[in-house]
Amino acid sequence: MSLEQKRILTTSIPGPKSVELQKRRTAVVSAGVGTMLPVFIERAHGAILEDVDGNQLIDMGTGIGVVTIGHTNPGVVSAVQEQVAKLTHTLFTVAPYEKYVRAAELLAAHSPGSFPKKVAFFNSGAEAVENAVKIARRATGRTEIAVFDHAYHGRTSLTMAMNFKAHPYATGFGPLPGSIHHAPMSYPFRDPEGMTGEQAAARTITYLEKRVGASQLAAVFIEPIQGEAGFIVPAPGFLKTIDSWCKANGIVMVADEVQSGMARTGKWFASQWEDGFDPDLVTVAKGIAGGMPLSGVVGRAEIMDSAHAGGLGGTFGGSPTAVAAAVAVMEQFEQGDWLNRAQEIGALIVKRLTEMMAIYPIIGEVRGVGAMQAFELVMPGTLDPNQPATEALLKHCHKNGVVVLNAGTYANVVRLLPPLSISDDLLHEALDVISEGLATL
Ligand code: PLZ
Repeated sequence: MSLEQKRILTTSIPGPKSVELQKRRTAVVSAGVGTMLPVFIERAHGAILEDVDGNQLIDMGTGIGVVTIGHTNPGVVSAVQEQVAKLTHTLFTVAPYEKYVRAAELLAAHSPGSFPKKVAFFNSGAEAVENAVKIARRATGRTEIAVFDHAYHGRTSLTMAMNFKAHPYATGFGPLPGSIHHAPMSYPFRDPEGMTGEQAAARTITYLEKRVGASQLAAVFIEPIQGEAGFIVPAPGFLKTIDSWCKANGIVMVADEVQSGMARTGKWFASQWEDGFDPDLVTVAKGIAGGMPLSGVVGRAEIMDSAHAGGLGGTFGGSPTAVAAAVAVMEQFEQGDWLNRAQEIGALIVKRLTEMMAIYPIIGEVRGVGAMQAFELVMPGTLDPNQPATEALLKHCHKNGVVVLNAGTYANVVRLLPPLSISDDLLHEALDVISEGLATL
């Protein structure tokens, strides 16, 4: 399929067909399932979404970092088409198939760490995180789990307790499971000025030692770049210092790379940007399968093997079409220029946003790595979050055919997760719309 890589607005946003669909949707879809965009999408290719009224929008969100190599990437489409006509389901734990093994080989080969690794596949990011909790508890014989302030790990009963924000993720959905401990994160923009990664790690470690006790902890879960939090990049040295402390105390270090992984930052995994950070387990999802639902846990063979036979599984985990798509995605990462492209995109975005920051003092910080960039909006000259301006800017972008996402504990961060197949021209156009939006604030 192809679609001209151009922003085209044929109606106002939302157009009449989207408005009609919105009525049908409200009548039958649970109010608990919110939506950001007021339009319904008919098809997509590359960096362009086409809605039911024929509007073409630039997608700077990729469904929260999922279609990393572009919508309807031809290699992924043909891999899925071929697979769907051949075999769609056996359940790997009933009767296995080769593509699951091939996807596991590719993931094990490119995930952080040079030690022997093993893999298990699931459906969603939250399910991968839950399984990593199970595996870490089984491997250590311990119960307690540490997570970080501002973190996001999912919407299931266990993972909603691992999120920092109670609202909207857990409001009224309790009781929440226990044995989850929230520890201070390194958040350079809001930490005391000049605080190093090592100092922030010392603060975290003291907190966990006093509050939980190192000997009680099965695992520490960290997003090496926090996603929903608004792309908080911890100060250099933070990850590695926490990791060394985990290693010295027999605690499993889990990197949740559901959002930051799979070539998004210009390396296969964001963890690989910090020397000396060697997570034992990594959770993946989103970008691994080009839009097909797939997640996984990959990591040290002896930890992954500590789960007894039959202890891990699920009907649809690693289904044939999903792993076929994952193989197509990962083979493209191996052969193509996607990692470099992620860095080029990052450099272009940073340059443009930094220019905007010089003009518009409501931009407090521009941050991120590779094609995972965000900016935080504040009341000029302060650290006070500027949530109304963020909302207004998002609305402006959506009305003008550019899909950007919000984020942040204080809902004051705009994040950009463009497909790596986007052209420089289209990227500039999207950034122009952001810049015009900032000018109207
Ligand atoms: N871990 C680091 O970013 C998903 C949530 C979208 P699932 N983030 C997007 C929403 O509002 O539901 C995420 C993540 C990190 C885990 C998850 C959970 O992944 O595939 O959504 O379950």
